[in-house]
Amino acid sequence: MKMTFRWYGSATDPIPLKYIKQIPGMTGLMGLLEKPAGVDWPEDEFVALKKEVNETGLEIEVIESVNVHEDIKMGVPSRDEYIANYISTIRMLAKHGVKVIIYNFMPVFDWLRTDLARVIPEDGSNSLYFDEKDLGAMGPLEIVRKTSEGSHGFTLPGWEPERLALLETTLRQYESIGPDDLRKNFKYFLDAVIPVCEEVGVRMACHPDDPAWPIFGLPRITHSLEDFDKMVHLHDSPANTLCLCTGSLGSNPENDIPSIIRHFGQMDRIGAMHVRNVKYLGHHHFREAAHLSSTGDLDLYEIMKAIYETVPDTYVRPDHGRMIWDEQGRPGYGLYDRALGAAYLNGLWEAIVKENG
Ligand code: DNO
Repeated sequence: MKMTFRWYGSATDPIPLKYIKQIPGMTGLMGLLEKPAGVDWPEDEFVALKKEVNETGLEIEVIESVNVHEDIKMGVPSRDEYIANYISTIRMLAKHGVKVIIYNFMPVFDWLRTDLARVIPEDGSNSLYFDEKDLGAMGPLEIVRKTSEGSHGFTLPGWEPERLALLETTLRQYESIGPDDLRKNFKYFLDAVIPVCEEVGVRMACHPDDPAWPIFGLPRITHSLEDFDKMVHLHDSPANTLCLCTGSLGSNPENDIPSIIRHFGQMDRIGAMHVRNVKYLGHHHFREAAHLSSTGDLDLYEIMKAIYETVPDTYVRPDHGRMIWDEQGRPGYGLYDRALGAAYLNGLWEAIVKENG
């Protein structure tokens, strides 16, 4: 298991790289360049990022995310140009040692919450929160406004302004696209990129829908074991994998996370893991919890055991943390609670390794 940390680059991430390096057991980053979906990433910028990261003693073998342009998801003719850019980015990243590229195939929205800083009454910390009842009352444009207001001026992953500017038009275009059409477009994309990944030694890792059900009537095709079974067979290759996010899939209590990990782990189709906990508050209603099992509804010990048993060499990152100790930062991506999460997951891991040693 390689413990990693998501970092947004020194221009916009208030967390210094050396703080990340100081978290015990931290091996590297799930890093990114903040680029709009569809562009060919400039090599010099990635080389500079890699140099900075390596000089701190960290690796950058996982990139999150190279976002998929909406035209690819909608299957319109301009997709070929964006796919060509994607392929060129894959080749460039592989040349500089990247092994896994995380992405998602969610129409319009990446992850979605109705509150980015809901106070947790028990201890006064706050975390990301979702209640479908609030969503119904707000509608897509309102939720976008609220999310950008709550982001404290940080760009949020998947909520890039240029993408959101087109929101109304995009939502209308999706009215005629159903889940099977979206899956067909997904296959077209995978058929183009996966052979390149095989050639250059990179694995694509698809992040699940978050939350794990359809929203605003948009088609969503990656939120259950069955969905991902279809997805891995769209283009059958060891390079076509999942980024198995316990919190996203786990937002639906019907998803049994340890058995989903074992299922895809045994097939060698897990490229990376996001590990976090969720507290259920009702139907389609949850908040993000600390990583410790007893603070939420997922069993993190079972999750780490499933990883140990089936994909012991995978990349893991402590996913979203709460905001604690008055930290101000990008919602979900502060330093303190994610560092506590990494320490806890490392502790579970050490115990599992020794139990099985
Ligand atoms: C949210 C993240 C997602 C994820 C992307 C991958 O905080 O987990 O934004 O990185 O969906 O493309």
